[in-house]
Amino acid sequence: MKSIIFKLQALAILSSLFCTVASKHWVQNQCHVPINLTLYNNTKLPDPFTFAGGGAKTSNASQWDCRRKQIGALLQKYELGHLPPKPASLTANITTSNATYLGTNYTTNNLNIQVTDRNKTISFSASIIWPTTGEGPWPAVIAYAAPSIPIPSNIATINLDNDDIAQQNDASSRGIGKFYDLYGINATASAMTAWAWAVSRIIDALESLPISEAKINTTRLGMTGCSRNGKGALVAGAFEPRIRLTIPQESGSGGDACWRLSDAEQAAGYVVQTSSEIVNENVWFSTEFDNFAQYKTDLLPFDHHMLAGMIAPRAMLAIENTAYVWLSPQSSYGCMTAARKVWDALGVSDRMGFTQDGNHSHCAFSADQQPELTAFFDRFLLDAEGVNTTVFKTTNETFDEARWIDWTVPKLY
Ligand code: MCU
Repeated sequence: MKSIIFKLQALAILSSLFCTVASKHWVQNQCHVPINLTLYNNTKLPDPFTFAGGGAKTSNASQWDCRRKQIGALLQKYELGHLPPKPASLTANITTSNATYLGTNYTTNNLNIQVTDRNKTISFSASIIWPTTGEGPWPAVIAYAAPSIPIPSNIATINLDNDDIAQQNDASSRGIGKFYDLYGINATASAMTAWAWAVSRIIDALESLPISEAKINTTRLGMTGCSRNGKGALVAGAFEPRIRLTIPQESGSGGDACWRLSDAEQAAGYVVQTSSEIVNENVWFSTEFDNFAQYKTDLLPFDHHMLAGMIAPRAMLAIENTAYVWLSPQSSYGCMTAARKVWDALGVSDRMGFTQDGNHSHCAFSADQQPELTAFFDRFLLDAEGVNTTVFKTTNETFDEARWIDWTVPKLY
């Protein structure tokens, strides 16, 4: 009898030990996201599926949701700064103004948003262009500045002047913009984090208005931007789950390229943009990232394949261009190849597309990428049936998987 009790006790101790070690971040179906990690050196791309800080590998879709929260927390801590939660209060309205320019009348519809948090208030606006035919509510694409991709005529466009939220002229822009008027110049949020916060407020505003006034279907929202604004579009898509389709265009380094891969591309003799340069150029990243940017990216417990992976299982189409060295084309191709494995794991590979070509100006959308863009709009914003969104193409880049990936892809579905 004594030995049975002893064996049972031993089993209980062993199983509780197993639970703490194997499921440290996933206890009784609850997600815990510790972010104070001992940083470790990883010259390969980190495993998107294994909880950082000594956790288990994710084995189902809910655990992926937990892991993506951890990745989001790590990105905020080491690279992007703190993204504030929903503010205390928000009010919105839509106003229409008319102007005449060179004999032509122009009507502008503005979504005006007033946000109060921590006893401070700011106001900002985004312009809405509704389709001119048919009846709303329409799907909409939110764009930083304005889209550099053609938006179908049956989809609305919402343009946000993101520089008004967080300036991005050069390194001296840190802490300037309406976001910092609200949260203080010492807020750790980088410009891209501040913009993502504003996108979430646009969606809050649309949700708060009567559907007859906003005329936008908030379950069918896309997000886009090009170049620096493409990097930002990727960050907004990663952190805002109400965005159904994310389209970063020519985002390059700091966007759909991976830090480690860009460093390696440079070490191999190519001229590319690395973190060591980018942190001195502008304020897209937090000051904390300076600790990693000078060839210490191996210490980061993530890379941008995981930033993109945070979008999964939602849809994403990354549009790229090989014509500019600072887009780090090889790095983008490799990074997105690694990112797509998250969609593979969730059984939805065709929700993640990558299309990279060359021979055109920066942010000038290339007609040969139109079929995939149309397919993604049709399927994810316009609910068309039977649309093929399987696309992963480059003109000439390659990726050495064996060198960069030492993890396996679990089946999470
Ligand atoms: C590709 O995005 C950036 C690039 O990272 C910067 O180095 C460069 O100065 O500006 C590009 C851009 O935003 O062009 C419009």
